[in-house]
Amino acid sequence: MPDFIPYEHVSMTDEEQMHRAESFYQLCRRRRSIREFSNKPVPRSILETIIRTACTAPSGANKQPWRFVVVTDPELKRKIRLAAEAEEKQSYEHRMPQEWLDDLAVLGTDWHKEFLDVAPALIVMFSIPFTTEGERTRKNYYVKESVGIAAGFLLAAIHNAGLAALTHTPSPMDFLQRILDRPENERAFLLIPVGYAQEGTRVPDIHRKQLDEIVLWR
Ligand code: IYR
Repeated sequence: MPDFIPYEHVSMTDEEQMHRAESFYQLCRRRRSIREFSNKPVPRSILETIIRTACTAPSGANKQPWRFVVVTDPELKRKIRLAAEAEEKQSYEHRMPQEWLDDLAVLGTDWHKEFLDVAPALIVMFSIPFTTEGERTRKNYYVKESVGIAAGFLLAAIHNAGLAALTHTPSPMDFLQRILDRPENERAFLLIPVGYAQEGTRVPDIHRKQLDEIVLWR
């Protein structure tokens, strides 16, 4: 028999539930991806706590198939920037179809990734599709779903702590495995610069879909 322990339910009144649902929504709706960071450092203890929060995410068979590499070393950040820019330059100039470039036009992005140098911390999330124990290889389950959910928790925790971030996806991302010296079973999943917005930074004037565009009640 597996070990079970009592579930600790947080009990609330209806009003409290409504209030908390609303205030969490009001917090989350102000989250934006930013691309201009100040270089003000973030205390390591905050980074530790937001990563602990990310790791409260559910995962397939509780395998927790994720690794977080936190890069604050300026030389390493520079290496990552240069490698990311080399890939992104190829992508923007040769690999991305016109339709994709058109979709990105509203975001004002290009291959320059200065934020990789400037942001005080880069959290690189790796997924772990399998582990090896001696001769044996064991596959993890629902790896992308699990790491994606953890990334969502991480972004919410970053925002809740008064920090800002970008979910950056240089493509292809295998240079991160190499530069950060990660083993074969760790695959770069997301590159998340974290810090504070540069004074006066602006964000694209884009909007979230209305509930009636995305929800069906049956
Ligand atoms: N990875 C590139 C391009 C890019 C792609 C999507 I989809 C975005 O939402 C934003 C950017 C870059 O980071 O510039």
